[in-house]
Amino acid sequence: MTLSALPLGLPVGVLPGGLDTTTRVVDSHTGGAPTRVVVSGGPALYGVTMAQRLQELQAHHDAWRRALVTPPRGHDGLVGALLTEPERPGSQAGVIFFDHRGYLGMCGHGTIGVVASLAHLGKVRPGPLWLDTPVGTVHAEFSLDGSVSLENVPSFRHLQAVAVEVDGRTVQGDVAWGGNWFFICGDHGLALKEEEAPALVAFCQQLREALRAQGVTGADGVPLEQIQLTGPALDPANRARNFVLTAGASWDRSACGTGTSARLACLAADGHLLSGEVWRQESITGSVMEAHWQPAPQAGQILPTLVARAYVLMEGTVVIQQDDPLGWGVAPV
Ligand code: PYC
Repeated sequence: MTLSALPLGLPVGVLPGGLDTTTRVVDSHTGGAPTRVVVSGGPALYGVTMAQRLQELQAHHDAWRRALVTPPRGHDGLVGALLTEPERPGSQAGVIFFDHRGYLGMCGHGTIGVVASLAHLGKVRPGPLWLDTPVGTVHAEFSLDGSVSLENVPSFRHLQAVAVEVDGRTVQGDVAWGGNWFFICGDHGLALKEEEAPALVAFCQQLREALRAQGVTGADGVPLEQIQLTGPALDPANRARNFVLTAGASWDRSACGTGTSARLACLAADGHLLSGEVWRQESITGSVMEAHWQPAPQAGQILPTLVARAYVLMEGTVVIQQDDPLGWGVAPV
């Protein structure tokens, strides 16, 4: 796969004729989880590393993020993706993910959406592609059947069997990294069914608060925003089902690429999933991500691979009318 047709030799937003303020997007969904990829326009970012560019976007262009993904143009389940120059010489592009509340280090369903959207535009062909993110470089492969295989960043379990008091009882879970930090809990006692989503959101929010109150965090004290509840699959073809609370009160319609990576790291650490063994992760909506892992160069870490398909939904041009009081979106609730 090549990105030769992408204007990646120029800062995003600047075209030969001058500043292009027109933001064009392609919307897709991966197992029900939506991604909005900015394929032209958007803020020019001059930081050298992806982490610096993320800080720049956050510090100087947060209004642009809000305009793109918060209501009324967006909604709380939507993940936006801004393409940048690559950071590393061997990569084809950089990508920064964001949502209605802020920014993500990495997004599995979003990366699959980015690759499928670029393929839809004829900017990638079947073959390998390296994308730099603020938390590391990922390797994607677009296949002729439309599926995308994504080798995610090294993933690992940070804390095991942490006991948390929530809703008058004690539950246990692991803290793991898969490109974002997750608290992964299996003994929640709740039914992982889509119609139970309001109860699942409420429980996960309580759990998130309890983790905060008890000082349970990711490495370096990073607060745990993402909560993953696990349970048995409903479809016998799959290995497990999950419900993933992401930013605020929003939840992932897909099996969550970074969440599945974090889960694989725990399964591998417990000896419950061997290297190369296929894990079919069912989401709360029944959509599936297939996954497997191989050992990472660093001891105790794995390299997860996720395979799924994203479908393009629409292409559009962002319009912000000067007299629209909500043209720049709304502040997060
Ligand atoms: O697929 O990694 C993912 C993801 C993160 C937040 C929403 N989806």
